[in-house]
Amino acid sequence: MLQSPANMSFDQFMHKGIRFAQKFYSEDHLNFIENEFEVFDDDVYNVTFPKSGTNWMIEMLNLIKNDGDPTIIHTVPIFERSPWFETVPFKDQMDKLTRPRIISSHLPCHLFPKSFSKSKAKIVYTMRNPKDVIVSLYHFSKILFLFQENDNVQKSIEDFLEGNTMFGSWFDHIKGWMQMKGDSRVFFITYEELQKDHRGSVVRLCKFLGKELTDAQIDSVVQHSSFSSMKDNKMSNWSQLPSDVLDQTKGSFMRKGVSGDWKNHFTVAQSEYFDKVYQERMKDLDTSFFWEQK
Ligand code: PPS
Repeated sequence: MLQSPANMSFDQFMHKGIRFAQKFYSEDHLNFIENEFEVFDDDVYNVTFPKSGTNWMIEMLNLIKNDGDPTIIHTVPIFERSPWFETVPFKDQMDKLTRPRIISSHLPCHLFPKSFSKSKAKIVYTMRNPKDVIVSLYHFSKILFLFQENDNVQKSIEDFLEGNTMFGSWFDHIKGWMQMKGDSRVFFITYEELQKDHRGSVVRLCKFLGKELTDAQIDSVVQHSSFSSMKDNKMSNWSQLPSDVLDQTKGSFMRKGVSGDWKNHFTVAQSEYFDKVYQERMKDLDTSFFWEQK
């Protein structure tokens, strides 16, 4: 068994260089997803590094699929509508999905189904300012049963920079998926763009997905996927999970939903150190991200 980073108390295993929690993942299932899972041409994959806007994107994609009709998001829990297909407990949900399937995943590129390469399926890859990912993870670790109490932002930053997080290094995740840049089946977007122009982002998503929605239908997608709507929707806010899994007396899954909360958590020195490592690790990537703009 692997030794845990300080804030993770769960049993873990390494699979092809990536850390997984034994509670939710298995070697067999990860191998099945990579080598045997059948990708359908009309599938839409919602891929992210954790805490980058996965649930927000699930809500938008499901609303777009249903022409803005919110019935499904008000009646079916978010993890049943668009399960994370690499996760063992969600295996049974996969057979219940209606076409086109909207499937979520935190997998790095090298563990994604091989059958994707020959398909016409689409991937939406959402990225977020890594400093805000750290803050979101830090707060999430206080409520998810898998983690130990961690009141140490410094430790969270160190673990993140060393890749001691679930699904491995954020840098490798981003760089791996960015290799697909230029592939017309993959749509890249950032949490920050969604924040800055929610409606415009929905319009761009519709175009990518080949969905023609009316202005009123687009308005409905935007309205029902807003932070406040999702926070109040018990099918989307994870409140249905038992408190011994997600203890929401200590904090909410739908926590704050803003960009730049890292400024309330990082010291100037921590931010400068992070920026230095970030620049070094990202220097070989020929892309400038929305969150880098001054
Ligand atoms: S997970 O556990 O990896 O699937 O989490 P993920 O959904 O990727 O990220 C959770 C963060 O996304 C915020 N969120 C939203 N922000 C804005 N608008 C909407 N509609 C929305 N839905 C979820 C959520 O609050 C988490 O961010 P933080 O910063 O912790 O608030």
